[in-house]
Amino acid sequence: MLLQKKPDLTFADVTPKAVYTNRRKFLRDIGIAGAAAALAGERILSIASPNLTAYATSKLNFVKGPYNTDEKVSSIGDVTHYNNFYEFGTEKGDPAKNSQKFRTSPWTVSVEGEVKAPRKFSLDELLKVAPLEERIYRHRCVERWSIVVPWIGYSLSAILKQFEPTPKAKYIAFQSFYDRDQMPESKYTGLEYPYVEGLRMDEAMHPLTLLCVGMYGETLPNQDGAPVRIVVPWKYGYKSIKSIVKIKFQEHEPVTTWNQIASNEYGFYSNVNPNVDHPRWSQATEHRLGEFFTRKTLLFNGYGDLVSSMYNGMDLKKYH
Ligand SMILES: Nc1nc2c(c(=O)[nH]1)N[C@H]1C(S)=C(S)[C@@H](COP(=O)(O)O)O[C@H]1N2
Ligand SMILES: [Mo]
Repeated sequence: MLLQKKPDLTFADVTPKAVYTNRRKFLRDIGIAGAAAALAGERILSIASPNLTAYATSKLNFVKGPYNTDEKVSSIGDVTHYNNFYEFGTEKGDPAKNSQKFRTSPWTVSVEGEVKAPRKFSLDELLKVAPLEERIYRHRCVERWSIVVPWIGYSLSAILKQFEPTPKAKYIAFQSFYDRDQMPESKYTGLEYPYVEGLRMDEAMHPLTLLCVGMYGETLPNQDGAPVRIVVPWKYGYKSIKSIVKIKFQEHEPVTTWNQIASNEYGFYSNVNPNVDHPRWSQATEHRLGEFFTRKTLLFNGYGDLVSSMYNGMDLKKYH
């Protein structure tokens, strides 16, 4: 079932002023008629129809993994038609529409930086690093919508452990694929590409952190980050970077796309926290796609038992 209810926030609400201003400037530059149409579009909630696109995925073999929630899994229609993937546009229905021709094969992920022997993995090699597991996780966007997804992948630690890091390696930086020609809508989004994210080493090594290659029993649809993404279930969705091509061990805290555009609004840690409001909206509640009533947001998205010790002694308001 698709959305039964309007999401609480629109593009204009959630977008940092810098992004919004850039985009308006861009729209001005492309001319009055185009701009009017595009700006009008910002006020229209895009509720995509599930048969807009047919996406090509294939079956995966996997075992049942640990940490699965028994909450109701979200419908695949919602999870594949209500997305954030700004490379393909800012509206929630844009990634489903605009990513269908995205070429995800051949694909290489480079693991580099502060390691003894950097190396590249083809997708086939990546799939064989560890047995694929189904991990049913809650996933919560900073914009207050949430979903429950049966992801498929393995703990990122399985691959990181294959490397001998130098003593300088304190963080892991991630980078998404970027190609303007395949992602023309990215020009209107105000973000800088390639999209980048990062984790502290203990977070990257945490068994919940997933190197994800599929969902709902199959390979990832393009709009959800094919062919390989990261999933960090106790953090806001923007940490879960899609379509990755680079994993880098490094000494310094990685630059992250949303932090770069609005550091007061999007921190490096980005742990789901109902007690720390976004400067422009409360984070106390969320809208689970497919549900009518609002839910209370849980500290660390409900994964506190597993992750809170990593933040002992840290002021979570300061390190938001
Ligand atoms: N490369 C890239 N990764 C990204 C994004 C993006 O715009 N580009 N958006 C992030 C945000 S804000 C969210 S909420 C999640 C959404 O994942 P989903 O569409 O699979 O639910 O992807 C994250 N990963
Ligand atoms: Mo998000």
